[in-house]
Amino acid sequence: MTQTRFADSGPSLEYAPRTTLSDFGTVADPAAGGYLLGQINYTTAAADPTVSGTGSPVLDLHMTADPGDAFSELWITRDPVHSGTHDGVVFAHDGEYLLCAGRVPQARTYAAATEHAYLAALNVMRDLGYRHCYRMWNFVNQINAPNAEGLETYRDFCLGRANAFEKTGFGEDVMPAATGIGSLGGGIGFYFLSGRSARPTMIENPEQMSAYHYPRRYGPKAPKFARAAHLATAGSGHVYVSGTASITGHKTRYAGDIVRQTHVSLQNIARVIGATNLWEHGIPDGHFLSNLDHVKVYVRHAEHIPVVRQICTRAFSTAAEIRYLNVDICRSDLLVEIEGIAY
Ligand code: 3EB
Repeated sequence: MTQTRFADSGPSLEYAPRTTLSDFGTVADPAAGGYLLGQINYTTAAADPTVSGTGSPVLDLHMTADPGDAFSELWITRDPVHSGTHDGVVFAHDGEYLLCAGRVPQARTYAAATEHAYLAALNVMRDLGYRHCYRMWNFVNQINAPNAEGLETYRDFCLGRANAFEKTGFGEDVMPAATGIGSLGGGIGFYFLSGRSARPTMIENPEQMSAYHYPRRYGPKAPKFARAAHLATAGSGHVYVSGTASITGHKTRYAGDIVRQTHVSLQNIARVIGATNLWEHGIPDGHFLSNLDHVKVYVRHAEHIPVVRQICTRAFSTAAEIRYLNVDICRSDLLVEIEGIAY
């Protein structure tokens, strides 16, 4: 454990953006108050990010074949937002929080274009003064297929991301939580949630090797993310939990066994967010799986969704928003991956 106890994570903020996973086409409810920081559509086709007519970023991801399964992730913040576009990256910010979204079109190889798109987004963060990144999401088409040079697309993406991090001084002390997962089309879509004053606390899982230390056999440059990021807010903080799979140490566990992989994934999340681990990271708090909300469950084979749903329904609160997506996972032997936010 390298973290210092009771690390100074900066001021505790009064608020953080709220999120909801709403049926596709739902408009943010103005009665609930707040301003739309961004809308991510998990839908049937990908598109370049745009600024909507009402001035907030919209990113369409190709994440379902069935229009009936499409949903929108809305990010709603407290203060009025300003939005814009820079070098293909679309953003909105409210003085404390920034959401930015970008896309890398379908290509023969991805490292250079990923690096470019990431640098554009990291530059938006720097130029607008939102230096702290809490959470990154990455949706990669044909994630397990080789690129034109024979390198697996996920590893190709990881290479570009790592190069962008190296060029901008994103070291091992400031990794965000992340998801890197398959999509059904449209190259790579991504979005980041960042903040101005609150430095997150990076959280690792003692049962898992830090992803940024994975050995070389998983690709030329390691995936750059923390297992979770804690944001101190008034009341209970937020724990943004990275996509979590059936990995202990650096190895996939239970290749071919969806039931056991689901249990290991849940066990990993419980370990990451639990009081024992948060206290080790200087956070006097603790969560259970029943505190996880805005859950996304990524399942490689559609026929596994019923059994995964059965296990997850028992693990999570009946009040939690949970969405199931049938996409590939970043290692070809992984069958399931789960993310969420613990409050
Ligand atoms: C893992 O633990 C599973 O590359 O951004 C999970 C979360 C995974 C994020 C990423 C990858 C990423 O290695 C895969």
